[in-house]
Amino acid sequence: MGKRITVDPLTRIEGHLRIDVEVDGGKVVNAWSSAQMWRGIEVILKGRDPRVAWMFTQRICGVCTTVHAIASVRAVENALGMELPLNAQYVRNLILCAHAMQDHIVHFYHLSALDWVDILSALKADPKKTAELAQSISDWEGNSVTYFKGVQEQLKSFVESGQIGPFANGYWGHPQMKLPPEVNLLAVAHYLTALEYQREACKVVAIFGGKNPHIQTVVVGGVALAINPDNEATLNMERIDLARELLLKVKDFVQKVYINDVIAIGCLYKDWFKIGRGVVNYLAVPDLPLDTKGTKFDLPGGTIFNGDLNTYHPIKSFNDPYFKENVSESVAHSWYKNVGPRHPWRGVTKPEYTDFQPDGKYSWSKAPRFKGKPMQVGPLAQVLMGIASKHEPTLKWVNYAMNKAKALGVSLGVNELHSTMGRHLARAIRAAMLADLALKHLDLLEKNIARGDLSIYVEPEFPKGTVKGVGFHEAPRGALSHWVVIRHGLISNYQCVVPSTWNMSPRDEKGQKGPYEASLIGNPIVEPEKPLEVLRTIHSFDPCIACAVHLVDAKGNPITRVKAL
Ligand code: NFE
Ligand code: MG
Repeated sequence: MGKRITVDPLTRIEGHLRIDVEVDGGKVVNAWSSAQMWRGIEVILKGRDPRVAWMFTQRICGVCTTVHAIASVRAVENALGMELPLNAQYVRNLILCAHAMQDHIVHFYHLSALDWVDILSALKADPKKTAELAQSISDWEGNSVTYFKGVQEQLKSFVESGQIGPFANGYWGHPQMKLPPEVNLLAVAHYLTALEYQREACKVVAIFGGKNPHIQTVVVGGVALAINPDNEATLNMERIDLARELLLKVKDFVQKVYINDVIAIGCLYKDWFKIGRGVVNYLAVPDLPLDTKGTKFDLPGGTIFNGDLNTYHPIKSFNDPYFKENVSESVAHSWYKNVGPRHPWRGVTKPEYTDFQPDGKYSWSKAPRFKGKPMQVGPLAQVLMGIASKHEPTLKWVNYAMNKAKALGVSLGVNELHSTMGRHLARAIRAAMLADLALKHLDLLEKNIARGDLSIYVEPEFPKGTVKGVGFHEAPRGALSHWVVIRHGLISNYQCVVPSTWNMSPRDEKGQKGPYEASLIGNPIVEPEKPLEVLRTIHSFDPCIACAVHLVDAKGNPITRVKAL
């Protein structure tokens, strides 16, 4: 048996995640992913009015703030067989696009770039060379010598004062940090600038969602956002123009800075396109509905098995039985009462904590499976569905990225995407595509209003007896689904099967590892005391543990042993 390393808590993620790896001969040979928190959202929804479920579920997370609201109303609408006004679809789509771009920008720069970028090395850079380099990969007008010089001076004053704030305790000087000082300075500068641009995306969420982070305007049956071009108090042309101005700014940053930085940094770490493959079954759900029923979408969804794009099977509508029938959750290695793999409508959430048992139960996360298989979800899954279905907006940005990498001397194909760096690149590709699609949906909304359609809401009607629904949404971290059973108008069961649950899932009853676990196998570990490589691969999934378990121990029982690094 190799040496065991426990990273607990793993930081720069949302929530409490513990990762254990066994290292032998400088490589990971076994891995465990353990969610170290438990909340109770699914349980407290029982017996409540389905029309308010979204307000509870939205509080599952402070990061993917909009997504559990949208998935929840979609689940109830699906149970009732509802069709929505087009304006409601477009308004929701705009919220989704703006939120996803904000989330992807923050994930790359603020949650994961420091795994690759050595802040202290940036002090040694020549700002003039950084500017030349930045201008050679992008025509973004911000990349001037003065800009990079200013950032370097700011960084120097931080370091000299000994107050490096969020940059304290990083693995600076780690042998796996390989970027030249000029590239490090470029990334630090864009880290700071990204803070400003992500805020612009939040403003768009607030325009359509009433506020940010947690939106107020969704409702079962549509949106609670009155539209009237002649009224200052409603969504009107002035608000739409403001949203366009903000979306154009975000697009400029995403398409000229973010994606180019990922390509440039990725090419300098090209070995990481071969590391972190893991589970290569993929699931994405279609999103950005274009019609009232949810049968046409601007983002493709489906499944791919064994990394083979020829196995692509689409998910075609909000009602597609292919999705509805094939999802289950196992709790064989999760801290819940054993009930065998269950379809979510029959899902049970009864906590049963045992301590961390590597061969027994070891996580608060359940283990979702599709047709009994572990599935990787997230931007990479989404981009692969786009390639497999010849989806133009995806191909445009995949080709952009591959051509740009080629110009930097790195040849990338689909095979390289199944990797740690591939997940970062796919996220940037998805963000670039969403920047285009957000503007498209803004135009669709504007045109629909110009046609005189101001409708935003259809009243839901709850029948006697039992109805069941599923609502799905391609969230920033991947395929999200909420499953509701409604009996005589009240919730009798509610299960959230969340992107991070798919990815951080523990083993199932057959011993199949989840995507985080599988992706760590074979990762190099050059300094066991500073397992930077574990962070690289896990961060590439953008973990959110609050989402994954969405369930806090009200009695305050000890649920974690902290061994901080
Ligand atoms: Ni809390 Fe989330 C997203 C959802 S989790 S971040 O995106 O759903 O995977
Ligand atoms: Mg759940």
